[in-house]
Amino acid sequence: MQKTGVIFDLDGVIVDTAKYHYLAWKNLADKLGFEFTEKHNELLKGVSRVRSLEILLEIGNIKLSEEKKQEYLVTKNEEYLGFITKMKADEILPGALELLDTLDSLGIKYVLGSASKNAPLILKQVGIFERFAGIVDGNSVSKAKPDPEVFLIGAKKLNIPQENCIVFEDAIAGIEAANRANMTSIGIGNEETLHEADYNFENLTEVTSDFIKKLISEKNKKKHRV
Ligand code: B16
Ligand code: MG
Repeated sequence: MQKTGVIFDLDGVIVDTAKYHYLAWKNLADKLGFEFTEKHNELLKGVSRVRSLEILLEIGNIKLSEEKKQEYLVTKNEEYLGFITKMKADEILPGALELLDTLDSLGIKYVLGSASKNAPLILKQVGIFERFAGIVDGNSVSKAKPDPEVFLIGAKKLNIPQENCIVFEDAIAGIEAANRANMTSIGIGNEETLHEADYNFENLTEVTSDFIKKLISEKNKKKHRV
């Protein structure tokens, strides 16, 4: 039997850091004099920090020099760090710890595959950094999701063929990246939004150990995308 590995996205799957990104980006928009709503913030989910700033500036129809952009990227992140350095274990999303326990009990290794350059800090804050077999974050990749690079590096860290990897993701770009990597994609969140995923769940409490066991046995028989 071939081994299976799991790759987790961070924001929106393990923790909800989108709300902190929102507060920090909203402050910048306020400073620049335009409205940035929670709906706008949806566009930034799963997207890199630099791309997030570009999208924000497009919303505000604002052009900035490279120097100013760099300055705002730094101040936004400083403000964001102010929030995440206060995070504690109670901010782990429901069902996440139970799922990690299930994977541990089945001897299935897991790594992180996140766009965030702050991913290791966040995992340490909430006390689960040590549980991961490896971390792939925004510092390790040259191409952002939907490019599959982040997950392909994750499969290497797991030392498991990419088609035997299962990805948990909350963003459209992340599901596309997992599908392009020929991995099993599991969408966490709105099913309509994440309709490209192989499986959909509203949140991790719905992902039972029976589902995981069944998925693993099915994966061993499954035909792969071509
Ligand atoms: P940072 P994920 C992503 O995390 C967030 O969803 C996205 O909103 C953020 O811009 C990105 O990380 C970069 O974060 O500024 O901390 O490097 O969903 O890929 O875990
Ligand atoms: Mg995410």
